[in-house]
Amino acid sequence: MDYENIVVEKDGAVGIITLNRPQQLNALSYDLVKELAVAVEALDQDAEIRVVILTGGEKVFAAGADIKEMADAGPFDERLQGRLSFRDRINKISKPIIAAVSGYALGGGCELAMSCDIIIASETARFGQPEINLGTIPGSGGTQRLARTVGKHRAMEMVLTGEFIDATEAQRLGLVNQVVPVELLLEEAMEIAEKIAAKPPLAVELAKEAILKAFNSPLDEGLEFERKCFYLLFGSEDRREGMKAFLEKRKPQFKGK
Ligand code: DAK
Repeated sequence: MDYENIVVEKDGAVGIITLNRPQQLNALSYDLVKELAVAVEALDQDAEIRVVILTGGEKVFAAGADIKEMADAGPFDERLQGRLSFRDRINKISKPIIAAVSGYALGGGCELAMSCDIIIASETARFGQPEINLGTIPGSGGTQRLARTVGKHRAMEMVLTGEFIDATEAQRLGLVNQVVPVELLLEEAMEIAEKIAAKPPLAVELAKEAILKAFNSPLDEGLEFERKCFYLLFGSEDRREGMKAFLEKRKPQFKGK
């Protein structure tokens, strides 16, 4: 597929997707979200790729869903409804996905960042759920993921006032992993991506799945799932290799098997 609204690159085992509608502050149009779903799935299935980075570049991550496009939509508008299935596809990626956020991450943009597994922010990053100013509310997980991450009271404040928080505040609230100068954003995201890419892929995949399970299930169920994943990994060659290499005091050679 030729992409018009995003740029997809590969750097070793890392796939990098850059949102590319700068004139509209990377507003998430239907076409952009569709391309994103296709690109994320393609990288997820690409055997060379171990980790994905999602960024909007240095100026802006994404100023939300495209308001022009939504302005006249009815509740059953196909393009409005269709967005949800694309978003679900993005959320289902089995490889780790790192958001590298600079500038505005608002509305659907903030939700997109929150649906990633790790968020690295530049000092210029601004997060917000301003949908209330448009007479609506977050619709792609903003009320749920934000509340689970920053707690009820701060989520209420952000969603009900629509005000933005800066990168420092986002880090203080646990919304982002790290804050770095703009010029180091991609470098830092790459560094983390490469660290993860060097780990045994099956363990990475199951670790991600197990952590996500913590948000979707009671503790007992999550613990049981974790235990099953743990046992399952004892069937992998990489688990044998990891332990053998430790005992032989050498670097493990992981094969993803
Ligand atoms: N959509 C479309 N165009 C946008 C946009 C957006 N979200 N944000 C900015 N732009 C466009 C502006 O219209 C302007 O275009 P021109 O006038 O030059 O043609 C250009 O980008 C530059 O924007 P500004 O001139 O406004 O730039 P400023 O630096 O003055 O202000 C700003 C930057 C980010 C503070 C401001 O642009 C702004 O407030 N933007 C809107 C932010 C916002 O309200 N975001 C939330 C959108 S609603 C769904 C689930 C979820 C969603 C949708 C569906 N389903 C379940 C189906 C999500 C909804 C949302 O995200």
